[in-house]
Amino acid sequence: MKKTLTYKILENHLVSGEMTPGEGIAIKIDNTLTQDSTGTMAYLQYEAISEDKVKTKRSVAYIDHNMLQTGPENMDDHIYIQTVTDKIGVIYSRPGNGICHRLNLERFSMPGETLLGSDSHTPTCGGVGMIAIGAGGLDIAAAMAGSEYYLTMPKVVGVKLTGKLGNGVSAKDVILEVLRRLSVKGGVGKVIEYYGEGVKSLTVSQRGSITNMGAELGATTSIFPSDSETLKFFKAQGREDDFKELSADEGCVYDENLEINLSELKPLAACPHSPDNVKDVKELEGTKITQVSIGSCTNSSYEDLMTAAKILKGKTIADNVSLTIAPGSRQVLDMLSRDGGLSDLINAGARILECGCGPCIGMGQSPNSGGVSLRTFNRNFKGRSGTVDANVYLVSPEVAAYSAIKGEIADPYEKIDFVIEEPTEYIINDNMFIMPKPDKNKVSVKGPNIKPFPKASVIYDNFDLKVVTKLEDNITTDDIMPSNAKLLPFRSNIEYLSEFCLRPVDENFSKKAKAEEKGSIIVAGDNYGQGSSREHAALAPLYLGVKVVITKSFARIHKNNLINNGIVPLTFINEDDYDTIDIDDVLSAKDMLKQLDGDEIIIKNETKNKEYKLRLEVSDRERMLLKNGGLINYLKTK
Ligand code: MIC
Ligand code: SF4
Repeated sequence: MKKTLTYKILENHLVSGEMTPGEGIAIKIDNTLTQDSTGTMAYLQYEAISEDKVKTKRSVAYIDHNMLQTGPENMDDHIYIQTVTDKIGVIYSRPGNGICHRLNLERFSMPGETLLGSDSHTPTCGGVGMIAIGAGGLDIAAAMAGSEYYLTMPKVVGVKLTGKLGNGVSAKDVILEVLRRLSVKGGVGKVIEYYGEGVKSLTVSQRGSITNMGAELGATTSIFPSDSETLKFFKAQGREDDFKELSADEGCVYDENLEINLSELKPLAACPHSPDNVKDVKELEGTKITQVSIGSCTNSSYEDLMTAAKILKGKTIADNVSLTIAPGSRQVLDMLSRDGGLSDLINAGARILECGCGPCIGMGQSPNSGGVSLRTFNRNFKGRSGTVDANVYLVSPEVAAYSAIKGEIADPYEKIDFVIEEPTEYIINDNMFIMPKPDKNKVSVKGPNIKPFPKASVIYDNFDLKVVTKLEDNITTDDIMPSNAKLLPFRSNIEYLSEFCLRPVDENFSKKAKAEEKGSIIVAGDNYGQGSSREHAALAPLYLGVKVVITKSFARIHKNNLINNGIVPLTFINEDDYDTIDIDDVLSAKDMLKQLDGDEIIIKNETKNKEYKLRLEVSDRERMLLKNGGLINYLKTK
């Protein structure tokens, strides 16, 4: 049988299950990564399930999200993560070293291996031929403790690339084109695998930008082959020995197919407020802007920032624009400085931020009220920038830099007459990675802000619970558990965070849910929980007593997070039933523990005197987690 690259790597790591799309499989995890906004919780969970050293080949803890220190909370979390990782044998990447995905690609990516990360953009490392998957912190904790990772065997979408990117067109435009065609839920249950002649013309950094933003498709992951370009990258990173050539078998059959001719692409932009609301930049030309932000795990490589620097060289940004630059890693910043790019940026009027997520996660640099911000990031959900009525457009560094000079959205197509080559030698300095020096007696220091996480939910056998909120399609984890400079420092304090749960879409949700002492139910439309991997979007509802979530469909990571915490995720078999439920309706169920063994659950709407057949689409193991009150309880009894 001729195999896809995805199939080969999954097969090499298969622990159990049948490799047919839609079936549950378990795979061995070689590497993990955490970042600080999900990491504090993940290590608290690790400590709840294991006292031993991690069992993975390589695990790294990055500090890149919560770096504004306007109170003690963030640094408390950093110190806790530093001490606990030292104890359990995890590499610690200090604040300022850079964004987890860019750094992991540069220093720790391994072709052919698996990576599980507590961040939805973990697929960035798919750029070198890894199976790199984003998951909730608890899944990462379990993987570090030696558990296999359970997932649904994905379909593999083959994206054939032909041609070569034109002048002013970038890797960002490739993934925006895929998003335009497939939408934010088009990748659910799928791996996006790139192949074809066009692949050769893309550098590893560009490939990383494409696999990174595959997260916005809802895909399990995205992957590129590991070829001569990959070898070049590994050599330049001083890691030639880590290189391994990998590709799909010639003539293998993909479950679905897509073809993109790179030569035909034009600069694109994702318009407010969704990454799949994609239009040609040409159509948007002339739109006045107030802010341009370059950086994030999608577009902060050496090539990205040098391209912006070269466009801005000798120019001054428009009077009406504030331009910020956040390099992806210290390595990139150092090289930008060596090669003169930093000076070009500073002289053009750019504000240089530290190497980290920064404005991408709302940690500063919120646009003005009603402002128009052009960002090279990957998400533009309403309010994510920290300004509720701002309009955020997602674009390439080329469009961003070119527009910063003009003061309005401007199309760089065929106006840029240079290409920044990938460096043949990166500046390598790993002194901001602290290698673990395990000392058995070392106690982890926990800051006063760190509160115990809530106990998982155990479903009642018989219940009658109120529907406390009814939501639309495409509710994001940013809606469920908002993240901004004020809330991020409390990622280890669910009690406090829960007050803000669902506030952007239902102001009083928290109060209403708390008032229901027995627990409550959330009803929502399609693609509920899209966006990030943050399990806080499950932990906050859990804390508020939510027992069941009924939707038209779920985003993958969020559904797993609900199950890990014992909240039952159900979908409508007849979608019209959604219209018959109202807020405050009482839904009841009998013999739930028995019902959890089947694929169909009967729930009655007592208020409307109507019966619903709902689907429980989970694996046998997940049924067990739901019956036993979540993953931590299950691992403890194992
Ligand atoms: C994000 O981009 O939303 C984040 C912050 O990186 C999240 C993780 C988190 O919420 O901490 C992600 O994408 O998983
Ligand atoms: Fe950080 Fe933004 Fe990337 Fe999330 S999407 S990891 S916040 S840079």
